[in-house]
Amino acid sequence: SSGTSKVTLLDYGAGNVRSIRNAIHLLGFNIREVTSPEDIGNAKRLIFPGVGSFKAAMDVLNSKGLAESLCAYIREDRPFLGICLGLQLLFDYSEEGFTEGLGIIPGTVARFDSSAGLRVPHIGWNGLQLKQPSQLLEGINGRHVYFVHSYRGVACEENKDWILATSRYGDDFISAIRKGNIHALQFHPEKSGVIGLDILRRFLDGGHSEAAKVCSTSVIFVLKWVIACLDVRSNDAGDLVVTKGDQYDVREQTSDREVRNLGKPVELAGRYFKDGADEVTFLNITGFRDFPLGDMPMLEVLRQASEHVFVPLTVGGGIHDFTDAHGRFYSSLEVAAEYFRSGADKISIGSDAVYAAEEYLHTGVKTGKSSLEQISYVYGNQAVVVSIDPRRIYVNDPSETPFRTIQVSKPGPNGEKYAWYQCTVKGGREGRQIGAYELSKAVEELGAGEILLNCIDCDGQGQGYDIELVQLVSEAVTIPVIASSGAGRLEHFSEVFHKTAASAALAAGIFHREEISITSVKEHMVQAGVDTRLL
Ligand code: 1PR
Repeated sequence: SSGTSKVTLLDYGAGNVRSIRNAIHLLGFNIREVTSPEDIGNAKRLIFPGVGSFKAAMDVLNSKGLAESLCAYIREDRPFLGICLGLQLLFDYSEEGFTEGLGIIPGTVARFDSSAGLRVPHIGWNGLQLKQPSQLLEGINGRHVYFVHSYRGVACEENKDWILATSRYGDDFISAIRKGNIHALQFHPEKSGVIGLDILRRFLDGGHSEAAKVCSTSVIFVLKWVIACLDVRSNDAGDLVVTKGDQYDVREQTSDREVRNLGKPVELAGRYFKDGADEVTFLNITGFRDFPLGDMPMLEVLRQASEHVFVPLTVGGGIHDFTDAHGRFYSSLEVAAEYFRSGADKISIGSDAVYAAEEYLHTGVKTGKSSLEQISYVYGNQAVVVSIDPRRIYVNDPSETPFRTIQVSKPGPNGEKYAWYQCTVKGGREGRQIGAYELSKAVEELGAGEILLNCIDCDGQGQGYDIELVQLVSEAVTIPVIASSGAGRLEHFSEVFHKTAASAALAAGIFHREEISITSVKEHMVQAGVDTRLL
């Protein structure tokens, strides 16, 4: 409608910008799409979200003739907000794809150095150090915003007057830039909860709030984050419900053995967002048998959830190549693309990643054909989570198995002193000849950006995470590892962060049964000296 203000959105179609659209609508603005270079020239206020790879983005901008009009718009100092890759593309050059950028900001974009022990991608919540007063970032001091990137703008003498804020991850990197009306943010305001929505609001209404003071005491952390997980499946009546396994058995112990029903997916997701979840994960746990695109409700759940959940949404279950009853082939890339278009920021692959890792370990060759490789190539590895469903297999001696074992703190049922973790597929129904340690290393090489580490033995027991499993896997890879399965008490959250290098802790049952709130988990973590985001 003419009354509502408009903002122009440059969406070059590489990834999930649905959340930015939802945030702009929530803030009361309408969107004018960029379909031609003229649309940029006519824009009053332009938002440029960048998702995916640097090279792919530059190829699209150049092939559509948008790069030139975008540079002209920026050089005329007109209101501009770049997001994530939308900041990096302003630089002269990026090491990602060894590609020239738009050449607005002097200097280069380089990858984080994982050899220094950093988990790359930099995924999660971090603070900002303001380098100049800023209306746009008013109120940001001491607060945390959401990052998901493997590359970052490198500060140098020629670009220091562009730097609005830096963040610490290994060294200090550029997390926001500003010159006149030109702003860009490395983090995702549309995924940074209320503080992020406020930043977007200020850009949209022209930033009429007072400037934030530069404040040197603002704390900078790479935080540990807490994920609320919703296992979703259709119940016998065909409704999509949030359920929860007890060692992966989701049916009640009552006579009718009906599927445990803990609530409605969209409603619970909204409740967890308000309660401070740093991320919400939906797992379509029967995805391995019914095809997600056929199973439209899961996509609808995502569309609705992304309208009022402004932290990262991950969705898993059923992401693999598929041929339907009529012989129509759907590649896993198509399935993932549908999930991204419906509002997912990350997709999670379970069974298919086991098959891909088995083949890779067997042949030593990266075919590029696995869903894991295809999806991470197009969308970046930060968009791909591998979910592992391991179960403990006790052995008397490591020589009894070819897979990496741990020395158990509690002996097995027959006094065994060692164990390995057998990976399973089909929701724990089928054991495979590959260990969690070997799988994690293989999928990291195939392009996984995160490991969601479940544990069948601990699932739903409320006795705490399998600390030995989390230690084993988080030492095997340099990508973030999410501890999952078994949370039952507040102490389980501080324990897993004190004893392992997990980047995040995931829980399901205790949240669905309202035994523990996410807020109380985070307050406990802060009291226990574990840095996390507080609302
Ligand atoms: O194999 O790519 O179709 O993916 C299937 C996905 O669904 C995988 O992520 C797999 O972990 C999950 N899944 C399959 N079957 C089940 C089941 O429970 N029957 N969920 C299942 C496994 C996931 C979470 C979490 C913790 C939290 N559980 O619930 O792992 O167990 O539980 P808690 O805090 O209550 O202990 P594909």
